[in-house]
Parts: sequence; structure tokens; C-alpha cells
Amino acid sequence: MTVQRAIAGTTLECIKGDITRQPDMVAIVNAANAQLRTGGGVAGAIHAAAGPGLEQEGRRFAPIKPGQAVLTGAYALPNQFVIHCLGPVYGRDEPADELLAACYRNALRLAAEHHIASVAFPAISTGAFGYPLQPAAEIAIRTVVETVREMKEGAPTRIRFVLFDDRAERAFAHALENLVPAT
Ligand code: AR6
Repeated sequence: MTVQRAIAGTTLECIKGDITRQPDMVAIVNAANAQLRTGGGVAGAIHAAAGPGLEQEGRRFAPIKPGQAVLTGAYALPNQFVIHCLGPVYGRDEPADELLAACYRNALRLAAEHHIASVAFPAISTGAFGYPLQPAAEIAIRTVVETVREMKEGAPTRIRFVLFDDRAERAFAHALENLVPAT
């Protein structure tokens, strides 16, 4: 079940899938660690698919702070760029909701600065960092919708949320349906 909505000139969609297999997206977002090194989950999959150049380029930005986003090349991935976001560790980095929102907002601002037309996001912080899925989905969708509305024509024209399992896909799809009614 793919849920799609349009806001101004931007299409938002929630799909089930693997963030490393989005060849039609100019940029993909990494749920990074502060050192921009490989790891488990999304970061492990992205670094494995990109190859060692990604970690090498990341060194010059490290360490990044919760809520921050930085841009690198995508190396062997089928995209042009990777936007690395450090989400909050739930229960440690506070205020968690604002830091999580900052990830999505800063990633979209970076995309707009670099004229990136399409961006795919994973569910940042909802794996190893322990953020409960439901509030994380609501924050992700609300922040992206608000940021796109604020940016107007500078925003990417396609934004995709790539969710790894049914539960995450449902949480994001419901949040999108609730926030942006079908026209
Ligand atoms: N594509 C899309 N989503 C995925 C994929 C994938 N290939 N793999 C996992 N997910 P996580 P975090 C989902 O742990 O919570 C890393 O080790 C997963 O089911 O990747 O921000 C880093 O090095 C979950 O819903 O990111 C950091 O230390 C979501 O992606 C730390 O984990 C995020 O899970 C970051 O933790």
C-alpha cells in the first residue's frame, strides 16, 4: 500500500523498501552515527552499498551533532548524494522531538541549497536509537510537510519515506493521511 500526497509542487510518498535501492532518487538520507562511520541498520546498508569512499569523505565532517545534516557523494550507490542525519538517541538527547524534527528540516534545507530534486528518507532514530515509531512518524511527516510549505519553489519535487517493515510503513502512511487529506 503506497500512500501519496501532493503539497504545492511536491509529491510525498510512503513505501515499504530498502533505502539503498532507490535509483530514481537524486539523494538518499542516512540515519548516521556521529562519526559518519558504518554501523548497523541503515548506516550499515548504505556504507556497504556505497563502498569505502563514503566513510573517507565523512571524516572531514565528524563528529556531527544530533539534529545536524551533512552532504556527501554517493559513490557506488545508484544516487548522486547521501545526506547524513544524526537522530537523537531516545531517552538521552533532549529535547528529542525537536532534535528529530531538526534532522528532517536540515536535510531538506541542504537538498534545496544543492538543487536536489528528489530525496528518500528512512525512519530516522527508530532502530538502534530507540525512538518509538508512532511519535517518530508523526514528527517526520509534520516537519517535512511544514518545511515544504515554507520553502515553496525551492523544495525537492519528490520526497519518499522508505520504511523497512509493515509496521513502520503503516505508521508513516497513517501520519501522512491524517495530516494531508486526499484531494
Ligand atoms: N532501508 C530502510 N530502512 C531500514 C534499513 C534499510 N536498508 N535498515 C534498517 N532500516 P537504524 P537509528 C530501518 O538503527 O535508529 C546505526 O548503527 C529500521 O528498521 O538504522 O537512527 C548507526 O551507525 C529502523 O526503523 O537508525 C547509528 O549508530 C530505521 O531504519 C544508529 O544505528 C532506523 O534504524 C542510528 O540509529
